[in-house]
Amino acid sequence: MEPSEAWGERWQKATSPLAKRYMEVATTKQSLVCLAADRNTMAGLFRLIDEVGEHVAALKTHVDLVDDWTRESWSEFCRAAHEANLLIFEDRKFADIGKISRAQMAGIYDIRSWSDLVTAHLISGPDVVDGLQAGWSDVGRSGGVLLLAQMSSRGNLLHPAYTEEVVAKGAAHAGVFGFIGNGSRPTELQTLRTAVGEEKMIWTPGVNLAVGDGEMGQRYGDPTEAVVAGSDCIIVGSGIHKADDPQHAAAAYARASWDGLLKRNG
Ligand code: 5BU
Repeated sequence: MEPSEAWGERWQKATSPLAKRYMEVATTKQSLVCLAADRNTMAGLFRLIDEVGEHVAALKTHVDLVDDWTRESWSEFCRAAHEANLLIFEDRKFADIGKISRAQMAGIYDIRSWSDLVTAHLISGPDVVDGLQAGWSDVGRSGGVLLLAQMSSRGNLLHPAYTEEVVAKGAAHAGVFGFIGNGSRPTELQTLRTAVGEEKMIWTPGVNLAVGDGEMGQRYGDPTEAVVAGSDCIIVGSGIHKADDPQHAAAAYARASWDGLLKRNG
């Protein structure tokens, strides 16, 4: 199937080359899954890519939770991700003023040099997006920002009026790749999709085949329902990396997400 056929209006209206790249990879792999690779050893992370790379379309990292992180092993890991045809997405949740966010793209982890996407809160105002874009420019690269419009955790403070403002400001900004939505609540997600329109992406954590409450306030919704409600990518962590058979689990999430896309457009 061609991406234009699978994605319909989202493909036609997308202006971001990165979004098109993601949709192409997702179509090739028949998977709208972003793996949240929340393992704290480099060996565990490498194993995960080997096991599930073919079933996922993007890789989400938390670079600062790895116990044995080294610059060399991380470069190697990013190389492995590229070989597996994965976009790399650092879920750093930047939130500072523009110039500090730019500086935080450098530092020991040098996120600007290997990330294709990063997350940010818009709480400090729109300059955070320009700061992050300047960070990528500083090393001659480009990338996209996913703004947190909703969160999956219970009791979060991203209330509807805040979500609306994030979307209004973010939708107009070329540096914004899209928005994080709450994958655990399809009705909230539908509202978000209506506000966002068709051009930008909505990616959603809080998704698990075992729907319900997760650890420490996490909430989970059904992967297919999230996609039908307007999610373009389900972010799945423990559902895959803690499964007895991660490869089998990743294939199941891929299937569930792809079914959702076909249903949405069908
Ligand atoms: P889980 O194991 O599938 O619950 O992992 C979810 C991942 O998504 C984890 O890396 C979180 O940092 C991330 N996440 C989230 O769960 N909820 C949110 O609202 C945002 C990110 Br933003």
